[in-house]
Amino acid sequence: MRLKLLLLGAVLCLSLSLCLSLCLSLVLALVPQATMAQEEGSNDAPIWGIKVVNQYPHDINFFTQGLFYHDGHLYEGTGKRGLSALSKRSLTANDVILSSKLSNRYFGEGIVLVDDKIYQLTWQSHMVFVYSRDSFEQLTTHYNATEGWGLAYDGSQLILSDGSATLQFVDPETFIPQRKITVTLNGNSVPNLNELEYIDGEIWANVWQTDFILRIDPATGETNSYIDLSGLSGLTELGSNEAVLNGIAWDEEQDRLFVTGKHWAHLFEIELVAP
Ligand SMILES: [Ca+2]
Repeated sequence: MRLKLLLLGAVLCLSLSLCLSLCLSLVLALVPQATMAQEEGSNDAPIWGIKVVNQYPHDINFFTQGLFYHDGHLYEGTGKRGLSALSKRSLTANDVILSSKLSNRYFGEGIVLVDDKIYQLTWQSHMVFVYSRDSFEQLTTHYNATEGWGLAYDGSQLILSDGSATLQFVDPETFIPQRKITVTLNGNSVPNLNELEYIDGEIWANVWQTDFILRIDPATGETNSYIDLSGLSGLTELGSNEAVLNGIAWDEEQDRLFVTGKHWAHLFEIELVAP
């Protein structure tokens, strides 16, 4: 009887150890795959979240195409024929301090500040308007060979989006293109690049009809990381079915980041949440 029990015990132990070693080898077999998958995934651009830290009024009638912040004021370029304008207002109120309306034949697009001048693109008219920052007096015009969507400035060249995946670097004095990059995300080109902002050596770009802002390497066009702003449009009133995220403004002195959308009733100050 004792021998039978001993034998049974031995068989049970053997089965258990076989089972354990089988489980262990299964786990070991899975580990390299999991690690590999993780390594493959780690090449993908990281995705930032956002936290809203402040909200300000934004004119729900504005079809926002260009936005920047300077010295306590927001400058905005709006689109649509008959409604296109350049305007200046304080951060905290919708009251317009200074405004310049475009002729009805122009559809206003991106704007950017270059020293004491403001550049404003038009969509398909090839016309670029240059104004005095302080008076909005029109100083000159330029010819843009492509469509005009977004504008930014890196301190020496204008950066221009035209609705494709291409960004052109343009001489601000002559508006002659100097070089261009194709913007990619995880190896794929990204069309519909829209409003732009140059922030700490990166180009930040809205992608039309998405909730994403890309953070692009200006040398290569590669997207280093991107920001998912899903849900933000749910925090404001939307003025039309064309209401989409568009408009990035950076307060360099106080490190504040502002975003809004076409026909949004609010402009949000946001902070990024680490991927
Ligand atoms: Ca901008």
